[in-house]
Amino acid sequence: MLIKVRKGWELQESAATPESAFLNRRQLMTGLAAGSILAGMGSFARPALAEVPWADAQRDDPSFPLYPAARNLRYRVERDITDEETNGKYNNFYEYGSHKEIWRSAQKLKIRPWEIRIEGMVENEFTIGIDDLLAKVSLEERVYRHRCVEAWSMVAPWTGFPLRALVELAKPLSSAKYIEMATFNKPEMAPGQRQFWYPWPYLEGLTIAEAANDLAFMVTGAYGKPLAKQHGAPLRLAAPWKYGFKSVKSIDRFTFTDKRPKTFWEEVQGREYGFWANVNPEVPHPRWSQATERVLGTNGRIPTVIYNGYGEFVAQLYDGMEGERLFM
Ligand SMILES: Nc1nc2c(c(=O)[nH]1)N[C@H]1C(S)=C(S)[C@@H](COP(=O)(O)O)O[C@H]1N2
Ligand SMILES: [Mo]
Repeated sequence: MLIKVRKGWELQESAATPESAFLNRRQLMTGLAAGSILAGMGSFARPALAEVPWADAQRDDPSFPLYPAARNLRYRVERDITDEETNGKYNNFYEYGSHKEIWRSAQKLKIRPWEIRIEGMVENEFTIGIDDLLAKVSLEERVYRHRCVEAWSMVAPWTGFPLRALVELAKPLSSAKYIEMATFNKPEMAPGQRQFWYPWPYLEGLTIAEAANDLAFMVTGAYGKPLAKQHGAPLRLAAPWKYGFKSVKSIDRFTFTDKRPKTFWEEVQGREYGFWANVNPEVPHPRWSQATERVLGTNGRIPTVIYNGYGEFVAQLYDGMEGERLFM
C-alpha cells in the first residue's frame, strides 16, 4: 500500500529512543545510527523469496517439517508484510546487545534441547520439551502488527498456537491471576546477560484473562519456517495490542501466580514502562510522542491506533480499570 509521509506530524527519528537510553548514551547513539542505515537500505531490500542468511539454521531445526501452517484469515492487516530479511536484521533482543543489529550474535542461541517449566499455581507442575509441546498443539499462521514502544512498527506472519492452549495444558488453580513468562538465563550463550546491571532473566507477564484472549499468541515460527533465533526461537509471545517489549522471547518458564509480576522493563525504569503497556497514540512516552510510528522497511510514518488496531478483540478486558496506568 501507499504510505504518505506527512511532514506535519512526522516526528524526528531522534525523538524516539531505545528503551535503554537512560542507561548508556553511547550505546544509544550506535543503535540509532544502525537504525537509520537499515531504514535507508529499505529500497534495496532483496526480493522476498531470496535466501535469508540464517536459512541453514532453520532447515536444521527439528520442527522444520511442521511449516508452513495454514493462515488464519480472521487476523487481517491492511498493510504489507515486512520483508523477511529486513525484519530479521532489525531486532530488540537485549540478551544479544542493546542495539538493533543482533541477528549474527543471536545465532549463538542454542534451541535444542529446550525444556519449558510450567509452575506455580497449577494442578501439577511439569517440564515439557519444545518438540513434545509442538506435538500437543495445532499450528496456524497469523499476520499481526507489531508496535515497539520506540515508535517503529512492522507486520509479521507469525506461526504458532493460542496462548490459551498452553493455559489449558497447565491447568491453573482458580487462585492464579497472572502468568509470568521468563526468557532463558544462560550468559554462556547470551553475551548481553553478562551486563550485570540488567535484571536478568527478561521477565514479562499477562493477566490470565489477557492470556485467554483470542489474540494472545505463542509464536514458534515466522515466514513459513521455524522462528529465526533473533526473533526469539523456539517460543515467544505475540501480544500485538501491547507495546513490543511485552512480547517476551525464547521463553523457558511460565509461572502462574496471584501476584502481578514485576517485569524486566518495570524493574529497569518503572516510570517509563509499566505492566499494562497497551498501545495508545494519545498517551506519550515521557520522552517522546506515541502518535505515529515509522514502518520498518519504509521511510514513511503512519498514525498509531489505540490497542494497535485490535480494540474489537481486547478493549473489554480493561472495562472498569480506568484507575490503572493502562497505556504505558
Ligand atoms: N527476551 C527478550 N524478549 C524481548 C526483548 C528482549 O530484549 N529480550 N525485546 C522486546 C522488544 S522491546 C521488542 S520491540 C520485541 C522485538 O521483536 P523482534 O526483534 O522479533 O522484532 O521483542 C521483545 N521481546
Ligand atoms: Mo520494543
